Amino acid sequence: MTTDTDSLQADILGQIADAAAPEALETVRVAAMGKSGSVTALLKTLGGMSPEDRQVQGPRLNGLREAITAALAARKTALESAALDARLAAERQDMTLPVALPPQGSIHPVSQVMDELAEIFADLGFTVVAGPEIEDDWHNFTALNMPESHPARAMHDTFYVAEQPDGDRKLVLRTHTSNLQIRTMMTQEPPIRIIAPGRVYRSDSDATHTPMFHQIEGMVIDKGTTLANLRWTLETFIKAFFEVDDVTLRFRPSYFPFTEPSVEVDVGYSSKTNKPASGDAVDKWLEVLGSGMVHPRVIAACGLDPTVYQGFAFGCGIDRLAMLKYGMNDLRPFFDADLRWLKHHGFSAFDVPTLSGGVSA
Ligand code: 2U9
Repeated sequence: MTTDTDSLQADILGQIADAAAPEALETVRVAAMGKSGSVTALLKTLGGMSPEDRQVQGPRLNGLREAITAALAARKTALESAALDARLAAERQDMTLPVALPPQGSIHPVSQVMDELAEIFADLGFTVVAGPEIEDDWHNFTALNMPESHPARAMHDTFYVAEQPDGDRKLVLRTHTSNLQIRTMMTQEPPIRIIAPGRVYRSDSDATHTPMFHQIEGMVIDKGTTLANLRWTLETFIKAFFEVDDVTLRFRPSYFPFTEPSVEVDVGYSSKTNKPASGDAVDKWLEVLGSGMVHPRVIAACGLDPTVYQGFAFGCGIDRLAMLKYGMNDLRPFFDADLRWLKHHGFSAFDVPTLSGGVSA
């Protein structure tokens, strides 16, 4: 029995060492340790032995099993590591080689529209501001006249950031870029003329809503600012953006917590030209913007005196502006990074929007 066990062990260990691939090793394992394997068969004989024999053979056979199990595991690791080394060698890339194709990307319509908007508003004396996308509750809601219990908070489908270790500041992914107007009012003296383009986040998803989308908001704070200033600014912006000579805007009373009065702005559209239009050429209205006079409470929350300073603000979706201007009807491919879509809808990096040369490519 002793020599039997020893020679069996030597034989199996030899087979394990010779196994050149995981499949071969598995065959050796099954032949030794499988249900009808040679080692399994020997282990089964322990049950029928006398206690004396079992006392001698038990440790011996268990030793055999352990030696084979350990050898199988070691060989498996060695084969896997050799396979990984071979794969790494075969798939090695020479990063210093020149690219086989010229760059395939293009300027995304959202980037293009953002550049167009910056160009248009810079010409009207607005500065572009940027700031945090992870924002505290105060800058995203409270300062905008949305205290903790305000129902508008629920309508924002907010993404909340898990509680921070200090626990003091509740953080959210900003639901609009209005946090930037708040931050600007807190740090700059009026007159303020800013646009705030950027990513915003809401827990919403279908053909016209994505959990992340792009907004542009604008704000003017000065002495003696009125709704007439807002109307002129929006008309000038819409004409420049859609490159039309005239446009008719329709102001509908609305409600936003941060503006009073609030208005929703519809743009008169011509289905014939598929562009904004004016007068008799208008045969439908498209809701494009929300706006209003900045609520006195918002001005006061930022430390300014609302009896001295007034302002107007507006907001609209950049993705929606891009879809309207460039004729796209599904928002989802905007974020698929599909080169075919980009080839069709993207812009050349050389087509920089300028007012003199035309804002669109
Ligand atoms: C401050 C004060 C007022 C910004 C405004 C809207 C109206 C609005 C939506 C349009 C479509 C967002 O992209 S959208 O979902 N926006 O309707 N935004 S007034 O008002 C402000 C902002 C900041 C301090």
